[in-house]
Amino acid sequence: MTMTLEKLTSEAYHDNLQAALIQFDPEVHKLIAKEYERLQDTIQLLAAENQCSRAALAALGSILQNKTCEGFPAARLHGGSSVMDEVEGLAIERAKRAFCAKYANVQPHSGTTANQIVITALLRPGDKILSMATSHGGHYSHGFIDSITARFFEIESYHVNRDTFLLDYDEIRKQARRFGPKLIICGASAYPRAIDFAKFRQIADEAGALLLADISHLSALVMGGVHASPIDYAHVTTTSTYKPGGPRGGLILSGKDYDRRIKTASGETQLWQLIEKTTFPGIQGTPYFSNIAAKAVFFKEALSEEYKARQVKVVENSKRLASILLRKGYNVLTGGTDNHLMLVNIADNSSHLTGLSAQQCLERCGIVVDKMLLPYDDNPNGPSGIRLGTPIITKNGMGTAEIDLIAELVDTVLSNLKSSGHAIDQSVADHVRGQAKDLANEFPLR
Ligand code: DSN
Repeated sequence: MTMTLEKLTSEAYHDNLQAALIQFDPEVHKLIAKEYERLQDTIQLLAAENQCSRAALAALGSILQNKTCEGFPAARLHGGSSVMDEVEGLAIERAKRAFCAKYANVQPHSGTTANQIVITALLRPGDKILSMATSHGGHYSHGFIDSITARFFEIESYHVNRDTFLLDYDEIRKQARRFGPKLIICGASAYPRAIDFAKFRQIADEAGALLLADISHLSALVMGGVHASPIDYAHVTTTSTYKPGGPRGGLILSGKDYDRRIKTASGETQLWQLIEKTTFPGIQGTPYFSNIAAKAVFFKEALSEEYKARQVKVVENSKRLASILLRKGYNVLTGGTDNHLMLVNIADNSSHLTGLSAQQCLERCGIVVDKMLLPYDDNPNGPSGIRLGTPIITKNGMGTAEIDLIAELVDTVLSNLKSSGHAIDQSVADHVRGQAKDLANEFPLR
């Protein structure tokens, strides 16, 4: 007896993913739907988030996630890896083009892991790192006291100037000469002004140090041409891939120094080779191939004119929001912004107000921001600031008119917070929440 089996195509298999989830686990499906509604009904003023495209989400939810395959293209430990080699090769080639880099490693599971790989590759335990203080905007993985970086390396922090809240390159230069770091890390999670990567490279060269630029917060702007690129200044550049609008994950890049010879315990090797060896088998096992495929999709998006134009708009929106808040009398640190984010001192001279109370009240009113410790923040009640960012609202199509309304709504909440301390009147909350929802609903998630 012969039986004809209908072959399930990849398209049919992947098309039914949501249906499979609804059928098997409605509980999880409902939570995903709930999160979608939360996002769609509120204004996301987050600087450290973005929105991955539906095309990249489709790659994330694909069978590529099943493949166990350690190593790098054409040098794998496992059988059946040829398609993964093509996926990873495509992501690498597009990442190099998007950043004008000579080397790209798309395997890191996150921005933090990318930093850990680079730091472990370049340094021996006990070596010195000079990096930006976490409390002044640096990232935890750059050497925060509880991070693995601080456990194995000697960290000294540089700071922003107490009066201007700007990086003081002369001070950093002096500090580098005195401290003698083997690695300097630049790049920040909460710094609203442009970073001068060329100056950092001069400082590193004078101190005999290597330079790592972590541009997680700036990589979208770098790809969009609205912030200077560190690729040929830093010896190595890292970024997370979700902040510029791709899938969760990390990326390591290098420009003209990619094949520089680096001394190791057993001789000398090229920089990129050292990074690959430290990625696998050093720190990670199998790369997440569904994420790598989604990174490839995202880099294709980032190479488009639409993406580049959007980054110009992200900065325009950010500058406009900052300038309206300044005009309304808010203490926007450094007097504005050059990038996608701004820092606002909520407590200012009244320490009963905190960034946390502002974050919570804004969220009750449908506006989502991050509380933020500010440089030299000594508010006994908690962080004094909030960080606002424009990548998500810009991605969803908001522009000048919407920024003006958002500034009004933020001001309504914060000025009521000022007069009433930690709470906000229910009537104000209901009014602002309704307006925020109407505005957000006009701009469906993209
Ligand atoms: N970089 C952190 C932030 O900016 O919130 C997230 O890792």
